[in-house]
Amino acid sequence: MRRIRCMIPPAAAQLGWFGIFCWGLFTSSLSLLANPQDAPAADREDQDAASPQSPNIVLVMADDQGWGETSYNHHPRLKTPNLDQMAAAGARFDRFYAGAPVCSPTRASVLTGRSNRRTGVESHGYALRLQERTLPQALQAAGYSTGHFGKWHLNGLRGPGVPILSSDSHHPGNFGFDHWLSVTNFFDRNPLLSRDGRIEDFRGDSSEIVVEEALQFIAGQAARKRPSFTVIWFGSPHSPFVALDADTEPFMDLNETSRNHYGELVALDRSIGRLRAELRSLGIERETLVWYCSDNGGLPKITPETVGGLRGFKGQLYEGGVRVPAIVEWPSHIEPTRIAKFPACVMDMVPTLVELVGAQADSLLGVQDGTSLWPILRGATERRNKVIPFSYQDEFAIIDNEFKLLQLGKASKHYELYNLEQDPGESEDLFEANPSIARRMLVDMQAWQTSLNRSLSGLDYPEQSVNAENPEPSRWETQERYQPYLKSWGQRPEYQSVLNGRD
Ligand SMILES: [Ca+2]
Repeated sequence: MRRIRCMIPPAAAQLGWFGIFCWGLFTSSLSLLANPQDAPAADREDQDAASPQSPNIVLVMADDQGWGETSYNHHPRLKTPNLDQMAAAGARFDRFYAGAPVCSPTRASVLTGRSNRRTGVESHGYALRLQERTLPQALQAAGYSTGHFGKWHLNGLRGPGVPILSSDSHHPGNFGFDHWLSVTNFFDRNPLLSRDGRIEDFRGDSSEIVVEEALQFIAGQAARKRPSFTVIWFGSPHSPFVALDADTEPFMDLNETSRNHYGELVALDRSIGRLRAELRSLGIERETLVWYCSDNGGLPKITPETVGGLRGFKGQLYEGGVRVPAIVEWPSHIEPTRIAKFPACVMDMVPTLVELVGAQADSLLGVQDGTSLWPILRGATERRNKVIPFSYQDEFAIIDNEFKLLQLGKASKHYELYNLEQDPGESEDLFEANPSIARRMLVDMQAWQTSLNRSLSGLDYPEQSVNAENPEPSRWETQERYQPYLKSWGQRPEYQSVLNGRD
């Protein structure tokens, strides 16, 4: 169903009052004209492309799936028929970047549109600042029901995933999710999850469990004619590697770790098939945008390798640590089998979706690092006009279309420059050989670091300071609020490495 809603100019702050007045005349004349059934088909299509809509939105993210771990990207052993079908039915990004080379930072970037260190999430296990404004909050204000399913990892707790308690100051409900079935960190077969703070015990593969629960949420909202925003963050193929026996059969000649890692990806792919099939049987696939990606690059010590020949792995700013699979499917609006070479990143999700639904332009913090991918999803081919910035553990990188500048090393920093189109494996450092590009990108790097320093001083927030109450990363088993659970959880396989030896 298509509807005309109040349109917000995408950059109201830059238009000035005269611009807003003109925009108002434009939108009111549009609404006077706007019976879409009266318009010729081509015009209707143009209106669909440009005007705010309320599709259901489903963001799906794997945990540690590397760039090379799909069969559409020619993995030598792994078959991902459902991701392949999704890619064939929608737009596939072949240069899509995580926010950082580890998990929590990318999650913060997905929800805020901001590079991770601006948000307080320096590395894994850091808490997202409550001062941040999030996409689910913006979508709530735009009339959406919002739900989170799976791994959270934005509440400052480290260690294997445990149910998030209702007393947690940083649970998903405090960042804009109406409903949540979530766990602090990675989770595996037969998990304990927390439904809005109440602990529930599940049986089965973790990916399939969260997809079934998410589908119930989506179907329930569809029955109420309410648009839904659903976040599904898998625990796979992150360690511990525990796959169903049947899913490991194609990999019996691999070592136990690799066999189970790839087995988890088989189940993850199957859950994508289940999600897509059920959206179709509910009859809502044309009104539902599904955006799939991974949270960081591939893991080392897995065979065959996980990064599709790129340099580096999870934890590094080289391509293997940050470039990830990404697919966007929306059958009524994105033509099939679109392959985008445009360099895109998780920070682009917020501006893309905010533009799409016409959410309030001021519903998010003003300092944003992404750009709307809506033109690219509609088939435009253009150069990116904004660098993709990274900051992780005292190291920095920026990507400007084909070029990437890295600032590596802690005590003695040094720079490396690569042309990613000619040299995707980052084998030939051009920093000395191409001084004019190097100089230009050093200016951009300086601008990125200056902007980041303003964020670190709290200047992005209305308070102009950082609230010091944000929790430092800690392990859940040391927290007072988790003590009542430790005895019974000690029997569970996923917690034995943490709780063994305790009373
Ligand atoms: Ca991860």
